Amino acid sequence: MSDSSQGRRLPAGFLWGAATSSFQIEGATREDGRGESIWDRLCRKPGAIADGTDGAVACDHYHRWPEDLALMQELGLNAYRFSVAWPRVIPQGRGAVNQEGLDFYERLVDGALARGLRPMLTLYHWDLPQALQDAGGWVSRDTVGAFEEYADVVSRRLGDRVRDWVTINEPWCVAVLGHVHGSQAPGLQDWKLGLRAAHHVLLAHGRSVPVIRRNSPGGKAGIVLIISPPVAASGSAADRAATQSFDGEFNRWYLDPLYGRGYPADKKAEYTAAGHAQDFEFVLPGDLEDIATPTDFLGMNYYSRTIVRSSAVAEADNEPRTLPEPPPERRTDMGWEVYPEGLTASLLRVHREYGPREIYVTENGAAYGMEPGPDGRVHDEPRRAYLEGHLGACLDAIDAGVPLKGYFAWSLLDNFEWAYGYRMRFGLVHVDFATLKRTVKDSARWLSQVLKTNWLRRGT
Ligand code: IFM
Repeated sequence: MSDSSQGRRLPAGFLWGAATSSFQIEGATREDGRGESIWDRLCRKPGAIADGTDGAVACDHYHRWPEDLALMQELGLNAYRFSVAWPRVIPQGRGAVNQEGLDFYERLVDGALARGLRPMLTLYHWDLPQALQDAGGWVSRDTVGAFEEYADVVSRRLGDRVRDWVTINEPWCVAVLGHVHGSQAPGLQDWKLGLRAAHHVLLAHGRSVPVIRRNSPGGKAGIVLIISPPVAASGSAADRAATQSFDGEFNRWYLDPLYGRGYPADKKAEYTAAGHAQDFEFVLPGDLEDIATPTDFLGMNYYSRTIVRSSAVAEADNEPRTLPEPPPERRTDMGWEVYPEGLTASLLRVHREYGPREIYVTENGAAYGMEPGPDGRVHDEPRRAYLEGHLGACLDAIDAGVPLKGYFAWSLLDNFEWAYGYRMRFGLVHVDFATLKRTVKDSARWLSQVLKTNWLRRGT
């Protein structure tokens, strides 16, 4: 896989997939016995979703999944990462199981396997049953037990067919966006709640790993973290301290306990000083051992690096920036910088410092809003270039010894991008939300060529 002007050969035995999540694509939120989720509830709050939309129809994947699986097969993918909606399976969060919900995921898994797509199943991608939220949600320790029961129900039913199991998607988003910033469900704004939620989410992960292993012999279990490498905007002491602090909040708060180091001492001290936690009394004996239950793989979601500028000192008192803000042409519609080198750096760092047995890039992609042109095609060259850069970054990491075993593009379809509604288009496949028509974008055609020729060429 050495660099050459001709391009680079792809690794053998690699998983090449697209990723989605239940609430973002399924729709059918009131069909076949599905219960209410915290996202159904948040969408009804005025102003919570930028375009005032919700997930009621989304991409209608609940009904159109055969077409969507066929699209992936035609593109030459060999894996599909999707999530199960907890309220579809256990509408009240605990107790009665909705067989129709389980039947849907069984059809989806069987359909994927029949089309040569290896299913990677995520148990929790943010759509908590509202009934559990009413009882405290992730702030309550009881939700940990409810998650274990839910993991048991799903893995009993699908454990003979699904090999790759993800417990939780992006605990930072669940804890901090959902309980501190309030931009995501359940829309709370209190660090004290966020730290408890983070702990319970991690504990739910650790406790469910043995459940999955019991029900899915030979299956593999892991968690998915969003990772962003921080870099200081200048060499000033203030910027360096802010960078360390960001890394602690975003990356190490999850990586450290998952890999047996407990919560990072610097951040514990910082949270305590800020009054966000008192003694971390919600961490009970045995919890850290459970959280550190060895896993088979780590999923890493990578979108961009984070350039950190301290807010603790006035701009005039700080050193001049050595790293300017990235210009608009290097940003996606989300405002995120296109920085593939950060993916290689993150993979190397996690491999070196934490040593997961295997790593998957479980999400990577870019929001660009191109629509079909007069020729009926979606000419999304920036997304193609983004993919090319990031696939190259994966190959660089493999060459450097990282046990990277697969790559999942985010996302298969344009979909409901949470608080942004349908304004942000991440799909390899364009969705017309009025007609639900799917159009394969040029970037997906390019990816398909890469996979079918097994060769990453530069440019189109
Ligand atoms: O759409 C989200 C996804 O649900 C989780 N990871 C980041 C994506 C883009 O924001």
